[in-house]
Amino acid sequence: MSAKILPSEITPEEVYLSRRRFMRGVGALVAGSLVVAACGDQAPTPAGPAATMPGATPTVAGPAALPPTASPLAPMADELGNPLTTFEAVANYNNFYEFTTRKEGVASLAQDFRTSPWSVAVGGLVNKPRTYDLDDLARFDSEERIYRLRCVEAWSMVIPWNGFPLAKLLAEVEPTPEAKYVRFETLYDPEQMPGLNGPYKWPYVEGLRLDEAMNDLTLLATGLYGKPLLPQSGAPLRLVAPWKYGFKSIKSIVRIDLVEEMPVSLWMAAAPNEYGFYANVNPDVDHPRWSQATERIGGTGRIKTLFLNGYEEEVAYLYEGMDLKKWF
Ligand SMILES: Nc1nc2c(c(=O)[nH]1)N[C@H]1C(S)=C(S)[C@@H](COP(=O)(O)O)O[C@H]1N2
Ligand SMILES: [Mo]
Repeated sequence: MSAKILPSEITPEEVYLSRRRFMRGVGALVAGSLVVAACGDQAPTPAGPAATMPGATPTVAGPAALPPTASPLAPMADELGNPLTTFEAVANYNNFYEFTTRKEGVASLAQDFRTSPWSVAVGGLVNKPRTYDLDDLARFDSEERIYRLRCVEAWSMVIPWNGFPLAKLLAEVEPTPEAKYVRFETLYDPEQMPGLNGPYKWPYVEGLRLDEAMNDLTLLATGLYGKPLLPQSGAPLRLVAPWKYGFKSIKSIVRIDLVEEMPVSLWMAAAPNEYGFYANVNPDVDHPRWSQATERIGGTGRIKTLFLNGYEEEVAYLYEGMDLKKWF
């Protein structure tokens, strides 16, 4: 009989289970090693106080607060060693302008948002247009992906998403040869969304080039931290394109169209001198009103921003020959 203490005996069950789940996503790189911040001036965080965004409720026993001696399991971090941002912070510090421009106010204003029934119409330049309901979406095998989410406002989070590659959905509808871009649209419902006013041209629209959309990193997320998405995170279905500024990751999608012309996003229409179509994370291209060289991560430390948000290996081929200083 082994005298060893099982991790499950000293770790709250829920935390333990989620550690097991996300290890698969973290991969061998950090397995068994301490989390050490990979870049910038962020202090090494072997045990790390729970990362908490400003205004979010601090957690008592968030996963990131586990001592390194708790188990031989991998620390909960991305592949660069940045600790996961706590669920509480992810759920209480949001950008979702359809509800409010106050990041700490989205969660409560969106709490009764109806995310079921829901349908997503996929059409445009495709051979097999189709409307997906929630059961249809649930047929796609769910994967776990730990991604950095880098807002153009220079804050970021590390989020364990659940979802499936957009490429799998696109393969089902069969884009025609004329299709060059994918256009996404968020629900527009003034009865449920108190923020639908201001200088913006609703609904929220975003777009990707078709080859960007087909890249394996591009996720349609249905959950995070192993739970279904909450309304404030873009339930029931949101895009995640982690090498681009966060505003590209459109929430609560109701339409996906394959189109020939580059879509005009809400942000391009609102401030064309500040927001472009590509919006690739680039520390060398400052926002007209602030630097993009660094970012505040998880509400704690400040780190250097990485070109293509650290996903250069996966996506740099998409931009060969393009002037990325121009295509902010
Ligand atoms: N429909 C819609 N999608 C949206 C936004 C929004 O206001 N409306 N905000 C974007 C911005 S600016 C960011 S940084 C991310 C924030 O995602 P999070 O709240 O899940 O962190 O959502 C993006 N998706
Ligand atoms: Mo953002």
